[in-house]
Amino acid sequence: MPVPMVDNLKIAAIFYEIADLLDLKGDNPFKSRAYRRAGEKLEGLAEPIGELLRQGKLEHIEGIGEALSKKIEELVTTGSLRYYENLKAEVPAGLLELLDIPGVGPKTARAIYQALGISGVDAVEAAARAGKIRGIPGMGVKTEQNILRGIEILRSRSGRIPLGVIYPIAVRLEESIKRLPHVEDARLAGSVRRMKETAGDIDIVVTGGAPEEIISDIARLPDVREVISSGASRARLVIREGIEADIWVVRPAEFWTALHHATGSKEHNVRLREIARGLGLKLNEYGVFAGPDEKIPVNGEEGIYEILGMQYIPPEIREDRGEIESALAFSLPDLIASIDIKGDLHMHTDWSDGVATIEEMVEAGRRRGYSYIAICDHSKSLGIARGLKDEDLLKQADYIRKLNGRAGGIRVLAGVEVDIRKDGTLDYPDEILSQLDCVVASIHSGFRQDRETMTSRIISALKNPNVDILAHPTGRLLGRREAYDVDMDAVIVEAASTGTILEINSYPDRLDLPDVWARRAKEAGCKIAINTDAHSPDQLSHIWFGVSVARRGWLTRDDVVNSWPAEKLLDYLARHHVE
Ligand code: DGT
Ligand code: CA
Ligand code: CA
Ligand code: ZN
Repeated sequence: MPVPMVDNLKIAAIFYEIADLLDLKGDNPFKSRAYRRAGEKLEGLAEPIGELLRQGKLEHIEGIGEALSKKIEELVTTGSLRYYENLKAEVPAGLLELLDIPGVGPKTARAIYQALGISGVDAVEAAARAGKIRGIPGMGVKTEQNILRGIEILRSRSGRIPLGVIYPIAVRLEESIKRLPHVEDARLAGSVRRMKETAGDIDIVVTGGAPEEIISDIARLPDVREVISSGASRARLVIREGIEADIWVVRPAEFWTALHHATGSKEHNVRLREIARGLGLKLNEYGVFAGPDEKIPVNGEEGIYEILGMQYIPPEIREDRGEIESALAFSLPDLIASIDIKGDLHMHTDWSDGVATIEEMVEAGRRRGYSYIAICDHSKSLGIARGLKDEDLLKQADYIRKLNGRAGGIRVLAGVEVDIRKDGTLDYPDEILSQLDCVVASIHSGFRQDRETMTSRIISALKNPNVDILAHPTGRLLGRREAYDVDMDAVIVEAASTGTILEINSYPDRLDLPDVWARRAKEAGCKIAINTDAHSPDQLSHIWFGVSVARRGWLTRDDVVNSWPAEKLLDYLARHHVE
């Protein structure tokens, strides 16, 4: 199957590696920069490199030129590149590996190697733990700690894919399978259906006609890059983005139990099977059985839970974290759903770093059927995000209030996303904040403060009666940045006592609060706002990811302030404002 773009990306990846190798060697930085720039160029090309080569166009592309074009030609025609192989032989393999550690660049890696003669992640970790890094010229205890932290992040990454990335891809595959001629039904399963924040792979359960035919049709879909294995009823594929997918093809009579099995979690399944056994039944992917030949018909996944004498459990909470006990007692919470959301309390406009005008954001909110939205642009110390000066913020609030007179049907709250400075003070004085309808506070700098400093920094913001919402409370960026080192339990206790709302930020990279913390917060009595932090009108649709986190955190309408009617919400927001 022709997959033209892969070649471009592969060659770009080799160029990036060459640049790294040159830096590790301590070669002329201009050289590595040229390779990096060429790598970026190659990534962005719309046409296959082979094609451009044939037409003689490649060397005329800015940033590539004759020399690099020759190297590309060697790669394309022979499948390897001598220059690259020689470089790899010159640089110890363990050195290149060090660059995978977040925060470690070629300079640091080289300095460690020169000073201690070691390479490889394990050796560097051991050296850091033994306090040997801090003695290297130009490094200190801080560098040593950052390296250890980086290694921790590297180990926790383990190739899992953020929900925001994998979900649309999984749905696209599900839809294309559904369209196949012999397929009656196809549904997402696994961690993606449970809306877990990251997933290892895509699982899809399919039913219809002959399984062999269905599997061979699926293998020929344009999305499928490779078939790793395929049997009578299972296939494991690699799809275009390099993500793996498990396809479970079953008979129509087994569809619901197979879907339930493949949805998991494994822990949930194991517990349900025990419960079935306790009732003298057998539950597996093929059905529910009262005896060897006695299959009990099930209608929908609901039917399975019904046979087991329990309430239906939505996929998002099938984690064996108490849902089974609650379902047996018929006391599951009525989970919040997207249709319950009545507004969004954190979004940006072109007054700071958003791309749309206030009016455009209002219009987008109206189209979603919202009763209210809050405009919360960045505060002044956030220069890169064009944060608002005191007088501009007040001007904006004034503008919003005038707009409200003619907004019709939707309430626009004048708000701000105020930076919590490194010392715990806020980026605007109280007399300004107290004039706003909705103050969101958050951290955008000094992420690496120690636990005690970070915790008291956040707590001082919570204590300010003008602060309504703490935004993206842990600061983590999925797959890119760990949460701040902060005592979240202490933050939750303080938020519960001050009545400060904690945010579930729906931005796909954030999903912050994470589900487990959202549930802890609810149990401690905190209120939650599910916000998008949208920087453009279309990003308001991210709300859906935040709702999934909330569902995984067992939240109900009562817990989520932006599912409340406008009057109740405004009342709550006003209560802790200084008059
Ligand atoms: P992932 O892919 O790591 O994000 O997580 P899952 O939950 O999607 O796990 P995966 O893809 O390995 O398997 C899909 C489902 O298959 C899983 O949620 C439950 C079921 N399953 C897998 N292994 C077992 C098992 O050993 N016992 C039981 N009862 N179910 C299993
Ligand atoms: Ca999976
Ligand atoms: Ca799987
Ligand atoms: Zn924001």
